[in-house]
Amino acid sequence: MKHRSFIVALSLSLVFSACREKIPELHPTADKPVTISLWYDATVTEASSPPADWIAYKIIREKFGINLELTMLPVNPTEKNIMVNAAAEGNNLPDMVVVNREPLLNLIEKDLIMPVDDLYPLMPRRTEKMYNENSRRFATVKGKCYGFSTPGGRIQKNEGVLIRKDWLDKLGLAVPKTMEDYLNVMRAFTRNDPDGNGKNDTYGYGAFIEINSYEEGLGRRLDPIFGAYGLAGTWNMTEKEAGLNVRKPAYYEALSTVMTMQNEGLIDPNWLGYKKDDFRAAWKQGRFGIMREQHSAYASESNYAPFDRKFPEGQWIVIDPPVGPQGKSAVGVYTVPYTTLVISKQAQKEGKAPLIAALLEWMVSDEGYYLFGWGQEGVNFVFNENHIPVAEGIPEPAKAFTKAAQQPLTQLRSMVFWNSDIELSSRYPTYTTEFSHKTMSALVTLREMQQKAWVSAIGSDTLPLPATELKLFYEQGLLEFITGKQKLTKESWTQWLDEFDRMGGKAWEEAGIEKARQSNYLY
Ligand SMILES: [Ca+2]
Repeated sequence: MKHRSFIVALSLSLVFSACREKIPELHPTADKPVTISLWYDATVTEASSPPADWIAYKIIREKFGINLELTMLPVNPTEKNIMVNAAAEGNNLPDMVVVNREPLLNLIEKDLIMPVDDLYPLMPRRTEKMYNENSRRFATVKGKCYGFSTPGGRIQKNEGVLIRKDWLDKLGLAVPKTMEDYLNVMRAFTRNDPDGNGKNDTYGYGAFIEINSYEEGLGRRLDPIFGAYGLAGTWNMTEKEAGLNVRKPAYYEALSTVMTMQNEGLIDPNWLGYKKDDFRAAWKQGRFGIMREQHSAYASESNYAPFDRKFPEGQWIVIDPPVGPQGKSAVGVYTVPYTTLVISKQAQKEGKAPLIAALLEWMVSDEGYYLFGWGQEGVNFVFNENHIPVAEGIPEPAKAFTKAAQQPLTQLRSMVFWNSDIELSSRYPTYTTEFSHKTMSALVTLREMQQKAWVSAIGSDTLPLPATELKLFYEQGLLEFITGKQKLTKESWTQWLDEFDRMGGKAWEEAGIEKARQSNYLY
């Protein structure tokens, strides 16, 4: 009997250790706390970490029995990566650390951080506010998600297609939907004196060449046109069609549409010479009626004021980008500069994972959110009538969260911020325009723009760049077609693409796809 139970116990323990090491269940208290270490991205690296008497330390200890130990990460990404990779090498990672892409992949490969899929459901409020499919995909390798990714302070999808509503009304036109509708409205805006001044001085579309590595060719201001053909941005980042958009068959069609705009004089001809400021001055002078513009450059008080003065009856509205022949449509592409909060395997083994999840969830509760974002209510901030934290009206003005001396108190803001209306409304306040007395807000405009169709190109800004000569050939080649130096026909386009490939275009595409695949960016 004794013998038998020994065998059972032995085989059970074998099964157990084969499956997993036993993870202890922790029940720490304020008197017997567990230390949890966090290397974090500071809000202001010139300021110090929170002081030893920071109220959040006390709350966290009393509520969770956690002794939170903070270390500020360097602001320089290279230094930061070195610090994290060195800790990985020496096997002394903190319990939690915020990492960039490269160390993230390194830590996953070395099996030093835990998959966190099971932790998301433990933090429902945080998950709903701060994470989405993109962010989870960013940290997912071979079906497992290894961290909590957030875009920091950067705002995505912050541009949109705007149209002069007063011009549409004047000419009795509906809001355009298809690419054909758009071209017809552009024709009317160019030819039918939409501003009613009796002069032939307006154009349908306004733009300038604004290029970067992930918005090559004619750049982002023309992307609503290319988006109608499924070709916004430099790269297609889908698993199925990964590659350079310029090498896709539909590119010829998209470019032909731009040629129509150019040849019929529907686009402000100065677009090829405009810089950003010229473009912005031009829409404020009423030169064109459709454009892609950034929410704040359009709608913030000081940016809108010159237009308001000149055209008190004028009105722009945000509309859907044109829908192309295959039903495609996009304002453009967006990337997200994610950083990822990861939890070490060691912390998991010590049983800290559920505690960490509870702590992270608390951080976005009303108590944690305002404390991390603005400090203590009634000390560092008060709520205004819209429940927005403000500094005006606190008892001791020197303690305002806006003062440099108080910056250590909000160093962990990035642990809780998610570009909510509360965070952005002080940056983009609602105001009344001086001349037309319209109520405007760059935040309302932003939210409208974010609702429109966009294409994810996350990671495309990290892909290999074309060689200088190839880049020049690419950009100038398109301009030669646009300006009529080279006539755009099926034949001339095919020839140009052949030359593009011969100069390294195809090799560039292959290198890009390879890198995107290795980095797990394709979707
Ligand atoms: Ca006119």
